[in-house]
Amino acid sequence: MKLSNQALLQLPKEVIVPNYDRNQIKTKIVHLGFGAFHRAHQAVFTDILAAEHNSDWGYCEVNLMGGEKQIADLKEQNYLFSVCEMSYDNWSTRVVGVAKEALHVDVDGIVKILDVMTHPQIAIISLTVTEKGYCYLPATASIDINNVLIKHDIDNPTNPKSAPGVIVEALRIRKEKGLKPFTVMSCDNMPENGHVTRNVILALAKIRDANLTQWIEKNVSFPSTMVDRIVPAVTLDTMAKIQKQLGGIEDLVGIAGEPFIQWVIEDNFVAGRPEWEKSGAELVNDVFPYEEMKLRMLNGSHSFLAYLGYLAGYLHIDECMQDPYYVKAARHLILQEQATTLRVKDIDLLAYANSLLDRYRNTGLKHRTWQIAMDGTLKLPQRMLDSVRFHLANNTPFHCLALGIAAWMRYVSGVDDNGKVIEVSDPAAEQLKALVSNSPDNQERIKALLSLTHVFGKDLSSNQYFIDQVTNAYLSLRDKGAKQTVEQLAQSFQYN
Ligand code: NAI
Ligand code: CS2
Repeated sequence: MKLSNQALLQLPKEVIVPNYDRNQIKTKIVHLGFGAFHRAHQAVFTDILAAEHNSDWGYCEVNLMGGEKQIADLKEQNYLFSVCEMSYDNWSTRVVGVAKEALHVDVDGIVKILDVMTHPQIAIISLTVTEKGYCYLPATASIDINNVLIKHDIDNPTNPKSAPGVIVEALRIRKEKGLKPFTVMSCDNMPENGHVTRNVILALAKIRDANLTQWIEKNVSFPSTMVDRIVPAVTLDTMAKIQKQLGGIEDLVGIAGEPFIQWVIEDNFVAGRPEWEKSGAELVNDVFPYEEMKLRMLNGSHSFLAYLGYLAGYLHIDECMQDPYYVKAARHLILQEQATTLRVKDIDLLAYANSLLDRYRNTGLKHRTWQIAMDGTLKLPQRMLDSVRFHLANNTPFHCLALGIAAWMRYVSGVDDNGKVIEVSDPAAEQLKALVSNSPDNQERIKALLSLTHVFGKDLSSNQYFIDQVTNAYLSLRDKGAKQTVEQLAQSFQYN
């Protein structure tokens, strides 16, 4: 039997179920990107509000690219899905009831999606569409005018395909109908994600209509958010465990994440918002210091472990954490090369670092290094390169960052330390492949990859000291492999 309104009655009593009147919930948020993360993060915060604080805020869940099955399954399950917390020895489960509708562009059509987005009661459009979904250039945080989706949307503005294009068209219709605007809230891992979203949307609107651009500038808000919870892609094993939690009821949209959860939100909403602070979110004036801390300390070390781990044959993050040299190097990176670059105040960064390493040790998670390694061209800038700039300006060492960047270069070169071919997943995969195959496997490879100035910026691409540091690390990875290189670096740090 599949999860449904009826199946709720048969769930084990430990499972938290929607104990509120779901008919009272209204679609006030359209969420773009019904993937793993949204379900285990924002949807849970909103569900707690409905369950414990009488909130009527609910979602229309939308996928614009991929994920047809998730939307179809959600519809079939009366818009119910379960979220499990997985620690290494304990699982707990909550069935979320705040989704009211679900749409997929290829099934329901863009007209239907725009119709919902332009309903008067919609107050927020939120997004978890991955870094790729913003169609932007990370080095400048500006729109990528050569992106195929953006090119399409410039030529077909009323039939858009990109997330920014869909939002611009929805705003145009709202303006024309004399409706109030909505807030656009990015929940993706980018620095100043609200700022990036605003830049891209305004740039696209500007190509179309100056009045619309002014209206958006004046009326729409783009709060930044810092989002955190490790939610690995679902595997067959996770599905089986979720089914066990549900006493044998099958949930095709179920998801499992770590127990830790954090959400820091810039309190800047033009059309109202749920009282997410009542379910544990932090509403602040300035998210930037939190974002910077999380992106550099957590995501930076995640990518470091992912590239070096994958090359060495560690398939999951918890396996990297069994290697004492990987742990020592990651800790050094987090505390000496990332924490030292931050502007955040009043946070115990040592305690934060230790908590991150503990979270990575969670053997229940099985977070694939390959998953974290994907889309490196859109992740490296905020996770590693901005910190490198800090160290160059301050004349401070950055051996771990140089090694992490070199490990990405080795990874996109396409073969691991056991000679196995790597399936590189990145929006720039074709370009990477061409750069790799046209350069010999020596310092020329570094020069070739650094020519990606939309990733490295012109400054780093031409900084000889930076080039030398990355080249040394790369040659060591090539000649000795990842495990030995990490061991040597970790041993060079004169402490335990
Ligand atoms: P996922 O692969 O499960 O879902 C990705 C979602 O993005 C899907 O709904 C898909 O339809 C949409 N999407 C992908 N490319 C798109 C495009 N070009 N245009 C429009 N929509 C597009 O991934 P997951 O785990 O949900 O992560 C999504 C994002 O959430 C991450 O990239 C990250 O920025 C953020 N995040 C994820 C965390 C995690 O641990 N999974 C934790 C913190 C943030
Ligand atoms: C990870 C993140 O996939 C990745 O790139 O580094 O999704 C990470 O799990 C989250 O940011 C944790 O909040």
